[in-house]
Amino acid sequence: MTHLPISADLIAEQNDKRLEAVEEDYAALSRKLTRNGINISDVRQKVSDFSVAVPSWGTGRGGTRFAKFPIPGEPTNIHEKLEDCAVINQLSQATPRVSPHFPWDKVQDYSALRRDAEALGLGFDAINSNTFQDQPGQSHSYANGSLASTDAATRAQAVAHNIECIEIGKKLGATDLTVWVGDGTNFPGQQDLGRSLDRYLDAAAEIYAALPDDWRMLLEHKMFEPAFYSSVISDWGSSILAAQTLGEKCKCLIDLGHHAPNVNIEQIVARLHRFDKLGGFHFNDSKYGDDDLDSGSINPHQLFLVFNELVEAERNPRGGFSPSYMIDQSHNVTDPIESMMSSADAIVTAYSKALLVDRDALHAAQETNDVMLAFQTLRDAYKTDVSPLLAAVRADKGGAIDMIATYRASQYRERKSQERAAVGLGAGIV
Ligand code: AOS
Ligand code: ZN
Ligand code: ZN
Repeated sequence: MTHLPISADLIAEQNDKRLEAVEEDYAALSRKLTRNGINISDVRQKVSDFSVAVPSWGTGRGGTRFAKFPIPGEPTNIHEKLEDCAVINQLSQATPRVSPHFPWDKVQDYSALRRDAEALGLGFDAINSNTFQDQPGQSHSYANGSLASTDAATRAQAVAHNIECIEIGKKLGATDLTVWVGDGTNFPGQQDLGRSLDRYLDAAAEIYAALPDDWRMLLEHKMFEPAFYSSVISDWGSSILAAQTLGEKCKCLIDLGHHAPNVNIEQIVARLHRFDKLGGFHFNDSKYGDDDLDSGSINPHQLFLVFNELVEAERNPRGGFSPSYMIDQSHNVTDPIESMMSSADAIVTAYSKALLVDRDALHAAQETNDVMLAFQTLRDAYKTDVSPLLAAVRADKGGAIDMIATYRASQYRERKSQERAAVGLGAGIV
């Protein structure tokens, strides 16, 4: 039986105050879409079916490598993290899965954890392994790399950890393993650029061999950090080559913050899809590098263009289309629950707008090289205010019309600050 953290009466009471305005705006949006030949109910169904996973580590204040400023009531263990994720899902109705990170998430009994999650209306998404830092008592250090380490015992340890993550994932009902490694170099000459990739591929093949038939291995590339001269899986080129080498069940995961400045990420999406290697996303936003800012806070138009490619890909699935969507952000100055609700809203907004693109008109303009008309077709969709549609979908499913106002009215964080132990200070890189 589900036991949700926010009172349904409070949500209903908050929604009552806003329902009339939403209905008025929804009716206007519906009329506008009808004029454009779009049936709002079709879009509504798709929006209602859409979801994005939240990261267990995103529920705490992330901090930078300089400092972390925890807030009272922050979660201190995986059970409390799940409870916070349940708040995000209850109010947004868009985030029913949690992506855990091991060994950060300390678990005694995985079956009990799965039951806990189910009682909170949650399931588990991709399992994230961690070979980018050392854990207390670990036999071999990752200081010089993990899967690409020059030391065979270190590589074996990193492989074993990833296989253990698959075993954990089976118990939690997950079917994806996301592998991001910090392996790389900080100095020219530090490692042989070819041989380090050989070592990575050999070690990754051992992990791949342990994947159950219905699992996928998602390779997350990142241009730099922690390695500042070269990263082993630095870009989508390295990622797709590795995924093609490893096999069918290996796909590429795009973290929006992991590219060189101004890279055309939507084109990468189209390329990966073209070769059936689009595995999933870590959504966030950035201004300078891997900033892990809230999704849609800097460049919502890019997010829309990414979703435009995704909607296009869904209509033209080629080898298949089932990318796993996840948020990966570091919340340094906000309440993480508020940030993730706002981010989920930005992501669903981008998706909804992409659904409104008149595809026939776009394709016709593309075929006839009517550049301005093609661009205006995207523009028209992007300019449409879909917020009444999203609010109606949320309210329909028991979520909040105004997520942040409702969350604040619930005083959830204040209550948790009484119940939960304070988390420690210090740097906390994520
Ligand atoms: C690191 O930059 C990546 O975004 C990874 O996804 C990482 O595992 C995650 O951010 C948690 O640290
Ligand atoms: Zn990421
Ligand atoms: Zn990152």
